[in-house]
Amino acid sequence: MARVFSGIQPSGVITLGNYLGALQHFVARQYEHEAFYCIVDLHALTLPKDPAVLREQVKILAAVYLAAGIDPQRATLFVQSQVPEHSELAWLLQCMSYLGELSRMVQFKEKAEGKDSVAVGLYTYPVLQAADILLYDTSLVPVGEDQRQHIELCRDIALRFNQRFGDVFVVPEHQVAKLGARIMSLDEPTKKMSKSNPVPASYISLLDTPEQIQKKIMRAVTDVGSEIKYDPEHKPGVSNLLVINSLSSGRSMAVLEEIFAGRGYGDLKKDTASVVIAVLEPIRREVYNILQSTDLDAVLAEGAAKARAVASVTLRRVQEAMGVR
Ligand code: AQP
Repeated sequence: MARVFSGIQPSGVITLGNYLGALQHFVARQYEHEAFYCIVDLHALTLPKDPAVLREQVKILAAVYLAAGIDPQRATLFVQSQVPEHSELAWLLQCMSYLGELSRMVQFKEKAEGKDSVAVGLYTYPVLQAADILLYDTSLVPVGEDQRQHIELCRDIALRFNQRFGDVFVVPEHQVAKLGARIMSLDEPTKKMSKSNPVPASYISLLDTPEQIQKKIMRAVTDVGSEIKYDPEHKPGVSNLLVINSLSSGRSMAVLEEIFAGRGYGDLKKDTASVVIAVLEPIRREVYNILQSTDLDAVLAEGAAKARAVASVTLRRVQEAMGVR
């Protein structure tokens, strides 16, 4: 059975973008493949974090994974820092990665922009991500569009390694959905929706109440003109709402364009808010149930043990190939 691996950073409560572009696909893949899903807390350290907040966000993210439908009997759910093989392999792979290729990473440029001091970890983070993926002999990595470049880098590193040391790594493929792989910010629809955006009106979080969702969508920035049609280049705000609506309601873009022909942006917003609430409200309620009733530490400890059993074998193979064991 092919292996699937993916992760989410506990850098804030996850957004509708993370859910539509990634998490809902993780849930679907667990029925088809052997799946490993990670809370990548070491990645979250690339930008300053309060330790207590980080611990809380790890817990909430674990509850969100479960509430969204990840079944720990099917998929291995674990926290990255509880499997030390990730950090060890990352060092070995850093010795196989080049400054030039890391300098081309768009996410690094965006996150480093305008900052006086930038942590080295922010620069080398895609190599840690490559280690995350390669440790599990992963074939498929479901991700949103923003991670495509990092998965390509991971493939390059794996191919380079295999060329030099023999067939040590499985070379993974990314899986990026056709629709919803880049949900845009509600207040600036030319920018990606992000959980660490300091402006809460820019994103819908999975813990937003129905009232908050309604308010944020009704205030979403739309475009000049009044026609409701899918045209991301000329109508980024309306197109973003149409994508969110389509993925939340299961109606195709053509059906939505027909439904909203001749109607105003206000109607589109009201309808979009109601279909998003229908998807997210049961998850939000379940998150609180899980936080009260489930021993998340036990679930994560079991996941870490299962993950280590696989990761330690791969790490040993790599160490032997490189001559450090
Ligand atoms: N706006 C988005 N639309 C669709 N997919 C998205 N993803 C992120 N933003 C969108 C996908 O969600 C998964 C988890 O992302 P991550 O936590 O690893 O980090 P990220 O890609 O940097 O996401 P954020 O929300 O923007 O986090 P911060 O603000 O901390 O940087 C990935 O598969 C990602 O592609």
